[in-house]
Amino acid sequence: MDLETIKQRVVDGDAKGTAALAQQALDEGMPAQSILNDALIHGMGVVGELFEKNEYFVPELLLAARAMYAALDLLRPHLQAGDFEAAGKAVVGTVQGDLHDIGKKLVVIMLEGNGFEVVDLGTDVPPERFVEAVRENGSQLVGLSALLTSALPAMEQTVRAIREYDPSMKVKVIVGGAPVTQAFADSIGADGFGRDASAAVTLARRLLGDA
Ligand code: B1M
Repeated sequence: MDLETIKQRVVDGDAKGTAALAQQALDEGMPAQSILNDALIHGMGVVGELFEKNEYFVPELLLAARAMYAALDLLRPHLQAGDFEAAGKAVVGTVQGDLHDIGKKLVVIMLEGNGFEVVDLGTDVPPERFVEAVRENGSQLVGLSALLTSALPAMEQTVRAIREYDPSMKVKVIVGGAPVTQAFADSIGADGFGRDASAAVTLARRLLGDA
């Protein structure tokens, strides 16, 4: 299976076609991680470029997201295969004002696949909801995602709210998403920045191991 063909199905917003080809690639023995990184994520990148050039609009973004989800559902068990020790309890969400779900969902899938118990709060999550979820679930880790530059202040407010709830900083906070940088993460007092979902997992394990 040619990964370019799968990528093009995502760009076309063809959910059925994307899922069918992803399944075919899995059946042919293609690693799920390659399908994810080299076809699906690349495809969303192309969609973003077309959107910037005003060749795609919000409906096309939504169709592409639907195609990505269709394939992710198939890949999920393969991305999570493995026998891991319980690693900790995490709360993950996209910060207030931001509706982007896919990158955050990938982080959830990868954390779960690495032994974390994850509460996924979804998108557009206010700071106080993160704090409430940490309290309710006794979580040691919070993962914050943002895709919009305009949502970065909400990320900062969320870190502040978590620190106010837990001044001893036992609850570790990791942040990520396209507009987030290591420098930004440092400036808002996050414990770490994950460039992608795998990096977020490595970081989470390290931070909780150190805790
Ligand atoms: Co929108 N959108 N969008 N969008 N969208 C972007 C983000 C944008 C870059 C497109 C562009 O202009 N090129 C741009 C943001 C510009 C900016 O602020 N810098 C943008 C815009 C402007 C908008 C709207 C304002 C458009 C409008 O309405 N005029 C609007 C905002 C709505 C809102 O949130 N309030 C909007 C809406 C949408 C849809 C809802 C239609 C849809 C999302 C559907 C969904 O999620 N269910 C959508 C989409 C699909 C995109 C693009 C095309 C794709 C995003 C995506 O899913 N990527 C995106 C362009 C792009 O990214 N190139 C774009 C694939 C995903 C796997 O990658 O989410 O980056 P990503 O996650 C990565 C890493 O970032 C990281 O790991 C993942 C990979 O492993 N990561 C973490 C993410 N979170 C992490 C957390 C971590 C660690 C790592 O630790 C906790």
